Amino acid sequence: MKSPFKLSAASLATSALLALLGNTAALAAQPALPVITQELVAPPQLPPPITRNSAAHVVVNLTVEEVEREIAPGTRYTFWTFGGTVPGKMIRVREGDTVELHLLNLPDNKLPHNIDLHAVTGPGGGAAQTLIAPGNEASFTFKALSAGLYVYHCATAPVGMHVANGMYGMILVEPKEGLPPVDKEFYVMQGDFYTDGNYRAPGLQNFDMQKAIDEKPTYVLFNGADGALTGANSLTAKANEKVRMFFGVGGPNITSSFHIIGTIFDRVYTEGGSKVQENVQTTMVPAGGSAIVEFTPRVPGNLTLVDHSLTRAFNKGAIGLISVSGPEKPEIYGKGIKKPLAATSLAKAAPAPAKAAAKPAVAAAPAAPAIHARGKAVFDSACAVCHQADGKGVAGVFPPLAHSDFFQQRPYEMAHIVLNGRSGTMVVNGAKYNGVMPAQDLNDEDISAVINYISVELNDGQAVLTPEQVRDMRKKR
Ligand code: HEC
Ligand SMILES: [Cu+2]
Repeated sequence: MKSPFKLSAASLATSALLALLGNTAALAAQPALPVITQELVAPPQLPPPITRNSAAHVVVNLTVEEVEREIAPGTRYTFWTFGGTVPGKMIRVREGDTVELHLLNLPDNKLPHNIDLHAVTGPGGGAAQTLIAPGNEASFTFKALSAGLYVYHCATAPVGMHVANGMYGMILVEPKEGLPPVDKEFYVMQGDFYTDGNYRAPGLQNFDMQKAIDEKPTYVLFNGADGALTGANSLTAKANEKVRMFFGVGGPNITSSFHIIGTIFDRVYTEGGSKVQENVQTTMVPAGGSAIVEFTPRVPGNLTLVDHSLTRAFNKGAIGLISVSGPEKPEIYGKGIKKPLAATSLAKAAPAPAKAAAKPAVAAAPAAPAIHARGKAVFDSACAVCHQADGKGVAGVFPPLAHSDFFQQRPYEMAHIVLNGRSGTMVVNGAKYNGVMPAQDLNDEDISAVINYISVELNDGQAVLTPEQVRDMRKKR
């Protein structure tokens, strides 16, 4: 009597044989495709556009690497990665290509991993074929049937944890005719991270499963680190360059209201598909989904990438910069004029200066409170949103301007920060900050007034700066 086990084993063997025969027949019928090995590069870079106009057999070698590195300055985390980076290195093929994907799980890794590519047509997207323990290599092939921008990710249990540790990336399947040419391409992915310590708590942090289940991320990040796209890592572009960004959300949980402050997307391939929407401000990108956005910066300055669910941007790290160079274009973006209301009403309500006008020495006196009022008005309207109305800042996020040792060391030079903005690390009163202060669009009088106000009122100092000095600093920029 045959046991059910033997029966199923026999049928398995038969189907395997049939599959093998089928494969061989299919291979024999097709002319051999040219074999190309994909060159992988670290994000925010990606492989160049495809120039060939026929199908190829593309070999992709992805290595799973478990690496400990900074998630924020001074904060470390053990990431699980495809190719050593978060997001994993981007794969770029052409519609109709056959992809031969090799996954290598390094012997030093601690866990089994695999890959599920959303570009695959077939159950599991490659997960079963590629599930391997450390010290093994797996491979499988699939045909890229549909053009689009697709997420890939690890699908090993607990899947949410593998993805939360950084195991996602994207594969672009270019349409047969290619994408229209642009001047610059970038690759950015958002992901949510769950650490047992608070945002920017120092030292090595552990993964917190309960926070992940509750969907309460400690960090929401672009390209896997707080500051991956700010300071020295900011992206760059020139005015009038056409920029295309391949944007995806690895998740595991949080969707993105993806927005770039200071530009409008000319075109968005919504959800990474084939249809284009035009003139979009913010595009919704689901977890495990993508969008291709195209825009053309027109004026110099910083564009700011955010998840427009804004506390994620300003309190959890989902912020990046594109520094745009080029000539000012006031007809497109004017400098603007700001006048403190307080000073105007002060002038109206004060008949005294008019009477005293004959005596210049006395006439000069009311100027001081007017300038003081102007400095306060600028502070309240331009600085208080971040540095707070009392100037005490927000711990770990916005440094204090009141009683700031950083300010007091060189109050005069603070005008540079206001003029040009600042990002990267700084230490204020012994506490570390690593934020992005956008350049402030203020005129010379306002900058001198606000710096003097901060110096006198918030730091027990003196007036340090005239509008003329600000003008000279602006020229030296
Ligand atoms: C959008 C938020 C934001 C606004 C608005 C803003 N700042 Fe800042 N500012 C920051 C951040 C963040 C830093 C820290 C930057 C870093 O880490 O490199 C900073 C740093 C500074 C510093 C140096 C550190 C210190 O505490 O002494 C000065 C001075 C400063 N800002 C002045 C100003 C003034 C003056 C204004 C208003 C005209 C202003 N900022 C508006 C966010 C902001
Ligand atoms: Cu994994």
